[in-house]
Amino acid sequence: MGEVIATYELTGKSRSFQEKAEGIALGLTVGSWTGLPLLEKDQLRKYKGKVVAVKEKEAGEIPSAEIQIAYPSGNYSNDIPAILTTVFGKLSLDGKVKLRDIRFSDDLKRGFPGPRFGIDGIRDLVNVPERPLLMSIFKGIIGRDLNYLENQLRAQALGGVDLVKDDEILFDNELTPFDERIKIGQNVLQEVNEVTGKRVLYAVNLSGRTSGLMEKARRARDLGADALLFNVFSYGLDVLQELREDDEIGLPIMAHPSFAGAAAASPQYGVDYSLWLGKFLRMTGADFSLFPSPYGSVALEKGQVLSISDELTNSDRFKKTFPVPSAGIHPALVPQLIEDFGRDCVINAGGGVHGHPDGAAAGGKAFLQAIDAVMEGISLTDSAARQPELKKALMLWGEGVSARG
Ligand code: 1AE
Repeated sequence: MGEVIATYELTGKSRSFQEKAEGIALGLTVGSWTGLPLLEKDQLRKYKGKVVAVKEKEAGEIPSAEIQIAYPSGNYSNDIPAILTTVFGKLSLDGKVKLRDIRFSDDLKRGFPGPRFGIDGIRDLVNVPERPLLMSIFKGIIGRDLNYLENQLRAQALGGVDLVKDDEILFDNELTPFDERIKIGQNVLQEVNEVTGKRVLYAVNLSGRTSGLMEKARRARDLGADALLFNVFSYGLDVLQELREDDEIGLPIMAHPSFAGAAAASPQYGVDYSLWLGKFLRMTGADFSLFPSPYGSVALEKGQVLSISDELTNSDRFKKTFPVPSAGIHPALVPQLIEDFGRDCVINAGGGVHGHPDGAAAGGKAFLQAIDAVMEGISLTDSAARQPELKKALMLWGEGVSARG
């Protein structure tokens, strides 16, 4: 029989952790054990949770311990809601407990789809085999009409970005309705393709009530959408999995991290970012995972960010998910991004594209010039000497980088 092994970090009294771990293992499975008659023990043994390890930490003023508990697969159905409720349902409300990781046995992993396209499939779609991809974000669209959206999309696409995504706060509205955004996106990107030879992909924000999402996503596909942006943590991971598994939808899915911090930001409570924005998003089918980088306007600690990226790209049975370090990204950060995330990442910027002194098209070009410079082993300063877009971007944003953590 399969199992999941959950790793937790507990904060509490020194030498209390073994007992606490035993209490969790029983409380979240068969309930009680020592007082049971032998026959019942034999019947229930295969459902009983097991303490796999208890390691009290040596250092630090506040006692803490890493504990591992195995939960047999006969106790739950093989889906994220059941597994999360088993390993971190009531327990998430019970004091200082952080869920660091869940290890799935191979038979359980087989029940999850992973990304439909993955890094290689997305590279094929945008026809970019080697370098990091470049994505820009619509900004300031709320309160604006389709004409404004069309012009902003055209400028971004003319800058040579590979992908454009909706802002995650753009929902269905009268001024820029979902269907019209897709249709206009198709027209503009086709028109730009005829000029530049490059077909940019547009990820439209799939939003609205859960009951209407599948039908809406299929309609998006029929209207010619390239990809879906999805605020997965406002809906739930299982909804992402449903979208991924539907062959009639069949579109790349970009998972936005909005609301993820509500469950993951605390060092002592909630879920680890590497599980939340890394392992779970990959298992349930995101082709892209956006997360704050260590050095932009909304920053996470570098170690956390690298552990998210590792979960998205390590060797596993699933295709790889594109890491998308985001928030406050500008061209001067490109060398650091590529050093930390390698070439298999997406460089994603809203303000860093639109805020260029010569507009969004120049903003996209400055990013591409920075990416090309790094790929060719040239410093940004040397490259900027012959590329006015990059030069102006560096004058505005400088070249210094400081990371959190
Ligand atoms: C962590 C997600 C970042 C995001 O979605 C977004 O809109 C970033 O915008 P900028 O690049 O900070 O302007």
